[in-house]
Amino acid sequence: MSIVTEVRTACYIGIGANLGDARDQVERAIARIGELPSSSLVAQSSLFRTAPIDAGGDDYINAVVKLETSLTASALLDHLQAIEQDFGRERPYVNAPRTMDLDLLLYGQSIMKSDKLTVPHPRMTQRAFVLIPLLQIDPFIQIPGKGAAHSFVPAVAGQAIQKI
Ligand code: PH2
Ligand code: MG
Ligand code: MG
Repeated sequence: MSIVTEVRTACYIGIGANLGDARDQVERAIARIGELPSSSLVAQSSLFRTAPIDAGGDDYINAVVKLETSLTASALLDHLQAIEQDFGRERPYVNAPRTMDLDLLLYGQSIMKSDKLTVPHPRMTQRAFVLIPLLQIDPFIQIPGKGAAHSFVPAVAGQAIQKI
């Protein structure tokens, strides 16, 4: 008898949309993430309506999901960007309204910085639309190199976010 084991890394992905039918798009993106190879979707937050931060356009729909995956961070990012493309993502200017934004927030305990990918996501501690759904999934989560996610909540208390 042989036992095959596979190391899986717990990852958190931030999902956002504020162009088109944002709520439907976020729900369909979560379904697509659940179909990724060598991966299991193990938790998903509620959907939240949030005011744009450092951006214009309509309110966003945001959520966070937790994935356990044996994909590398780079391969996972490639899959997430392919899903963004399938939703018609365009990038006319920085923080333009978008049909789908999938951000790799955390990849296990990794701290990495390259031209392609920075993990933990550099602005995640400054954004209620990330912190609140993340803490709903995992109230005690630590952000590698930064500390407890909940410790950053008081600083974002002024950002409008509503569970839907
Ligand atoms: N994403 C941004 C910029 N601003 N604001 C909200 N409320 N939600 C987002 O997902 C968001 C944003 C850049 O990716
Ligand atoms: Mg983003
Ligand atoms: Mg992005």
